[in-house]
Amino acid sequence: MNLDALNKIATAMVAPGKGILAADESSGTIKKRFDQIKVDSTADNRRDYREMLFRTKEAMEKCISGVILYDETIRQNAKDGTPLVRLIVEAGSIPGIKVDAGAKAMAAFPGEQVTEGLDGLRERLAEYYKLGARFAKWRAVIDIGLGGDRAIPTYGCLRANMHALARYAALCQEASIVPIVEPEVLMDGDHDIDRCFEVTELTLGLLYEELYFARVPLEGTILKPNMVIAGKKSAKQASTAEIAEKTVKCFRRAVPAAVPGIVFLSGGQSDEEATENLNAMNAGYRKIMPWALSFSYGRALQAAPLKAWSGKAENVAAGQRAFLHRAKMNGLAQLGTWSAALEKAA
Ligand code: 5MM
Repeated sequence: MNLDALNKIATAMVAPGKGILAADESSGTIKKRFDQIKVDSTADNRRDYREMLFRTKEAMEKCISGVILYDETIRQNAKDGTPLVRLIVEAGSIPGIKVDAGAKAMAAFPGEQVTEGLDGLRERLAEYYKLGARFAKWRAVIDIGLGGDRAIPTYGCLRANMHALARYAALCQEASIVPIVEPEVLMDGDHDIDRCFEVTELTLGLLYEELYFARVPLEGTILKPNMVIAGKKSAKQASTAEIAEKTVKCFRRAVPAAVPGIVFLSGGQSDEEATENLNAMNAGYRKIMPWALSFSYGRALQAAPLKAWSGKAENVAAGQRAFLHRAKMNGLAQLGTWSAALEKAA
């Protein structure tokens, strides 16, 4: 393993004013997204949609440091035969790949899930490297609530998921691929922000313990977490200022300074909320954060362009305008210079 090379890629993934486009929706998830705009989820439609995003030159060159792809997409060509991976590289962005096989019901742990995909991963990573991937992503899903009559998450579920993330990360580094480790504490429940803080801190504590014992040098990794935020169904929603303060506090406690960058998932926040919260952290706390803080949004970058496109070739320019706007707003949030006025000015 060449740690300097891994660190160089990880640092480029969190370059100032840039962040990651999560376009790694699995077949089931992209179908749900297409259903919302009444478009059939065919291989050609999925290609056309993603090609539209990757050909948004200004967004890709100025604001998107890397793109997380799905297995189908990393092998796909644009309509004119150019590999989609080449479009990303030519824009100066880095191709990445989702390598987990999804979160599955965990035996003996009602209501909890464990992410699978370690079998054959060494071989798959070698192939993905040849196809151009320079970073990878594995997502663990942690739910807050009740599993049967027990409070979840349980220690057993957290331990199993963090162990799998560490095993995945070690295999990535062996293959010269930077692992994005994504332990997502879901915001689906009715819990308040303090419960999210508690679960996120515990999750990250166990994650970094597992990474240590798996001999994963953190300089060659990126963390993709949730923000510390109240559950969507909570009656007690937190303000942007409280989300920023508690997220930074939690991460300062739990994430070692050797990690080059933290890229948030949006997790169901609205586009603007995800931008505003990231901006508040970078504007208010830059000086006390040892790592770069950026975005790796799926829904919060794609909801607007997906709707503007709606599967019609004549809407490609509108889709690209919508994508450019969100990419720019999040690029500004990475710098801590976003404002509501700039948001509306578009
Ligand atoms: C883009 O969605 C990703 C893939 O999800 P599935 O495997 O369920 O299709 C997802 O992992 C994503 O990368 C992260 O959750 C961040 O996306 P959001 O929409 O939360 O920003």
